[in-house]
Amino acid sequence: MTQFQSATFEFAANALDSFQIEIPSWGFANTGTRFGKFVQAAAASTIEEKFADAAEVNRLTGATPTLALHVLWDLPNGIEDVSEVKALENRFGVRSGSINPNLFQDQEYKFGSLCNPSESIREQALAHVLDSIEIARALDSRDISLWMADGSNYPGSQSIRRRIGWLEEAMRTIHDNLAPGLRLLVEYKPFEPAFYHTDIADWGMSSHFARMAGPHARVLVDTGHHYSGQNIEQIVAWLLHTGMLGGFHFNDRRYADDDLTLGSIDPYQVFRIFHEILVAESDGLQLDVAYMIDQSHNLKGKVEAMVQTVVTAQELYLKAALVDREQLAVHQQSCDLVAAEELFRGAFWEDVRPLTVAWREARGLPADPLAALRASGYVERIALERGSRLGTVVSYA
Ligand code: RM4
Ligand code: MN
Ligand code: MN
Repeated sequence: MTQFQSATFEFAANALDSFQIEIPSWGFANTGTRFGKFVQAAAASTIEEKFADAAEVNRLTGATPTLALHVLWDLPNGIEDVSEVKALENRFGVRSGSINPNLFQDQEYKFGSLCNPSESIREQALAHVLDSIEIARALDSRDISLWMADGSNYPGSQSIRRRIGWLEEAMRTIHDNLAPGLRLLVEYKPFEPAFYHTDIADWGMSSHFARMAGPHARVLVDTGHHYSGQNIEQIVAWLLHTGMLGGFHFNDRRYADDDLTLGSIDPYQVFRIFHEILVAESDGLQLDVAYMIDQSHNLKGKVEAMVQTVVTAQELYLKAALVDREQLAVHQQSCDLVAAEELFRGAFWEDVRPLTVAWREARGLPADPLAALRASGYVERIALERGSRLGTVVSYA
């Protein structure tokens, strides 16, 4: 290695060492669309299998030490299931990550959860969030990640403003009950399942509720939860500027909340998001950004798709890290548009794969995680072990 090459390697290695991304338990389970499900023999259907798959992804990539859990799907008995989860953490060397309450599956939530006109249903939803906080406390999680499906389908059928008031009230109570060190992340989504109005439809509404809640609440940006053409990195820049950025649910989209593999449609978008965060860090902002994947792989093999996603995230993060931010600032200041754009795009077009391979080798990780997964026979083995249960599809996500 020349001196220049080794300096670049050191820089890249530092960037990759600092980058970790959380994977979702539901990304290993059978999923489908509203038209049907294509079940996979290797899909996980127990919490133990999800931890096993997460451990395999972490073994191959070295970047996914935590697993996001969805309370109803993963801890159906609530706090009683915590001891089992703790045993799995020890056995598989993967920790529990964000805790996701489920406010959309029970029949009671037909007209909403925390925004339901019925006080008793609102209370039921709140109790579930408070139980989820207890679970997060017991598992020493950093974040409670709140996504609500609440909304309405027809104009005039609900009072939008009354629902805002109910949600503000709930947010305050939730925040008052947060365990020390725990954060509340508030996710937004423009539509689906509600198709007329959604109670938390965009980052402005999320920011409002997070502020109303209190100092430990932040906004969660799910990249799939935007209208086509929205400038997501601008939203990220605003959240950074206002101190409200809590984390991401990464996935890619072409039309709506498609939950496609990160970077499969628009890798440049992801690069631009990472760049905004890295600039903010260079500017000295103190950040605590939770990078998480929120994908369900309907057709691809689940473990394979997860490894592919993590590798893609690492590559895009590294590309963004390679932007010469000092020089870029000079071009921006002098309004040298083409020089600025070329510098920026140049980093995106850089082939960072040799650097990621060198980093993996230096860290004792497989040089090619996807090839290593295939060579390991892991997927064939779990398909044999789990395949006999085909047909037991438990969840949407
Ligand atoms: C939602 C949202 C949530 C996720 C569910 C399964 O669209 O993205 O974060 O928990 O899907
Ligand atoms: Mn999400
Ligand atoms: Mn989603």
